[in-house]
Amino acid sequence: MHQPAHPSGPGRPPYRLRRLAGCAALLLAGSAGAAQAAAVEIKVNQIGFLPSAQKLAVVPADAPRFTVVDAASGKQVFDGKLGAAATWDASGERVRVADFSALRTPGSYRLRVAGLPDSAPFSIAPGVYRDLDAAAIRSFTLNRSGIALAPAVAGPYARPFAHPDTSVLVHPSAASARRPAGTEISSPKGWYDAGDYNKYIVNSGITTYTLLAAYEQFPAWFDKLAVNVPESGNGLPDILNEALWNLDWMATMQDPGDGGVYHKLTNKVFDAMVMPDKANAPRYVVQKSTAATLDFAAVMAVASRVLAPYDSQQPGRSARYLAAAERAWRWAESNPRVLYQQPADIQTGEYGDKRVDDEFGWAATELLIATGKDAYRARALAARPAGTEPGWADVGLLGTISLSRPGARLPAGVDAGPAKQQLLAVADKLAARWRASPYRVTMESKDFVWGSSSTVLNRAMMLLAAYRVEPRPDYLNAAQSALDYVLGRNGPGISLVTGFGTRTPMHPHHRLSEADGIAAPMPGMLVGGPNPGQQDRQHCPGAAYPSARPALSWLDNVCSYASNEIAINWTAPLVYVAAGLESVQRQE
Ligand SMILES: [Ca+2]
Ligand SMILES: [Ca+2]
Repeated sequence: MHQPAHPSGPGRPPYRLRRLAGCAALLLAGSAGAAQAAAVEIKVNQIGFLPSAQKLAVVPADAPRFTVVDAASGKQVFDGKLGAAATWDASGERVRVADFSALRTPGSYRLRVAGLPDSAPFSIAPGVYRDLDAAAIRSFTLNRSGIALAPAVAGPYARPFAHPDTSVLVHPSAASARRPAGTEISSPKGWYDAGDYNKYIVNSGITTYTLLAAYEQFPAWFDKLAVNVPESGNGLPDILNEALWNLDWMATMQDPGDGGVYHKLTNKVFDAMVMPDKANAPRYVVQKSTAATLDFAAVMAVASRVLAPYDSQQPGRSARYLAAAERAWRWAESNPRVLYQQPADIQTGEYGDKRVDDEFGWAATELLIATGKDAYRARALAARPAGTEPGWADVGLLGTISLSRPGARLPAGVDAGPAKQQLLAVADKLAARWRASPYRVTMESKDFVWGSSSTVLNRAMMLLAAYRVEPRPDYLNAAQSALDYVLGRNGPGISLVTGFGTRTPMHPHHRLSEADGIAAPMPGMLVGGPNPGQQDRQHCPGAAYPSARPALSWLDNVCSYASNEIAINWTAPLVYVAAGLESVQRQE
């Protein structure tokens, strides 16, 4: 969500400036910027590993050896030599790597090093990411807008109907001849975007794509993964049912008059920290934009091909989506540079993007794959996009993933070779960084931007997509390390996924979790993670960040929207990566 777009990099102001209701005091956060050392502890993936996976931990010690012990009995089951010590610039820690990949016997274990507390427990087991992946998908269900969630589906997180969005107002910025300002339209369903209750097409774009791509690439895994969504049992895999909840909403955001797509559906200002049924401010659709319209076109084209085999359960849906995608494309061709401009009376997330060449490339790619029409060929196959991972404002690599997919049915004359070469080049670059890192992660100091957790996982998505094209072990191992990172092998030594791990965020910036009266946050959501920008510091009086170092600048406090918010586009690659690691290793 907030992830700054490459290649703009540092110095770019945050895209979404948030205001916390009831937080009037703008006190300076004192000495929050002081650099401090990380806790001296063993950092390890707190969920665990598949038996065949590479298994690494990082140890802040000069001890020569480590052991792995059975978590229950304390009995030693493995003994190994620690790697050479090196300092990770991003955290300032001097660490050694423990490699216990050779331990493949299923069980529950801890790492032990003389002079340190034992590590958090972790499992080695087949299907070790099953519950994690199901919970990550279910977090989308729990974040649905326009639904009453029953206890049978939502357990303790059941809640009444809220945000029908059946009478949304056309904002003056979105007015057209047939839909003047103030026109009421119906635009129900979709997911709450992040900590707030608004709905944004741009961020929905990469999110929905990531879920559809996960299914498209790992269908056998998802066909067997029972998630328990309200539609379970209707003949569609649950992950597709979940994606449909948002696709249904996206479809309503297209102006039937001209095919353009509204940028967002939102309040004028962010709601207070209340449950959704207590948040009743008027909602608006705001300005059509080229970026939103092209993201819509791309996602609808992908949805059309992914849902085509399910036409008997969902009659006509695939064809409707493709027609909507082509109409959106035509609007964008006629309106190639309508950039989102936040109206003066709207203060919610912007998702502004000044470069839309990547959106044109991605939409053209998905439309070319879907239709084979020459009209899309030039823009789809022009220059390959730059960067090492996609983000909400940098979507070009999503087209690269689609073109490179083994088994993709591409139109005659479409050569996937250049896209595959580019994918492998990205993976080589990431694998080299991973190998050189004292922490065995692809993350360097400059990568710790707003939403750094999703940077890690979007890179893992690239690595896994590349591994399916060319199964080089470093790609798989670097992807594994990315999941290890978000599950505990990171600077704060915390699992950045709510509800999963021994130490995990308890106070995410998330209205549903803050206002529900339940101590534990809703499970399965990825928080943004360390971000030395600390753009929320003035909203966190008395709750200083523990460190200014890039990899340690994280605060488990609801005030911290810059390091501890959740967002749909951050959790989506978690769904993909957990499924991918299970799927590619299962086939070995
Ligand atoms: Ca862009
Ligand atoms: Ca709660």
